[in-house]
Amino acid sequence: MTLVKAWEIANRKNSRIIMAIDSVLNNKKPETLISEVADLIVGVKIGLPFLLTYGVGKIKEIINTFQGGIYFLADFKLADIPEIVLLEINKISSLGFNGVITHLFQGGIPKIRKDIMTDIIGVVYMSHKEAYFFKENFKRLLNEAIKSDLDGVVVGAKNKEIMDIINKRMPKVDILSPGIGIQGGCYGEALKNGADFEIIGRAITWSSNPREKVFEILKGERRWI
Ligand code: 3DU
Repeated sequence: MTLVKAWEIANRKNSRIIMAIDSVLNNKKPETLISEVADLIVGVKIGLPFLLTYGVGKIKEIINTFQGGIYFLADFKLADIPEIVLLEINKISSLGFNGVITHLFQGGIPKIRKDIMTDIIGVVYMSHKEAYFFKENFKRLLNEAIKSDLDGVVVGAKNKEIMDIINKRMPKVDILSPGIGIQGGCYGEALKNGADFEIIGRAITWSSNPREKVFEILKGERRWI
């Protein structure tokens, strides 16, 4: 499948931005940051730094406030035994998240797949230069991704060859791409390389003018939409 809700928002806003909120400049409230760009972004990706800074209550509050207009993606890169991953996913989806990112290398996602009701996104290729385990094991992770009947996969923005393979082997699965902005990729580069959504964090959250930054990103993206 694809990320159906994310596409509905993406088409409406002519955007492919999923904003990763790991840290926010000058202690600005996260809900203030989101409202500044809410009409321009598809989704918000929330992970451990956010959870540990603001807590579960704040996450619930934010999801309730922006639900409908924003796709909420939980990025805890789950990697436990399948029974525990399923418990984790159930807890996460009860907070209102639309999608969940999981690792695949631990195995077992195919076994729990039918019990997962949120979108499920697997990590197959990371963007940092030390990610040699992913590079060396890509074929195995790809097979695991295919068996896991995923809705999306995470692949770094510059990995065009990998995206080509994924788009060929899993044509209905969306590619979500980080590695843009602070990590070096240009805005729109991942879309040009075959991705469906761009995950962009600090370029926006550390900007003194996030809305202007998002417009700059959209300009780059819209060449490829
Ligand atoms: O570098 P940024 O600040 O734009 O943030 C990128 C986000 O994408 C960040 O939340 C990080 O956890 C995530 N990421 C991946 O999921 C996989 C990668 O290979 C690289 C970054």
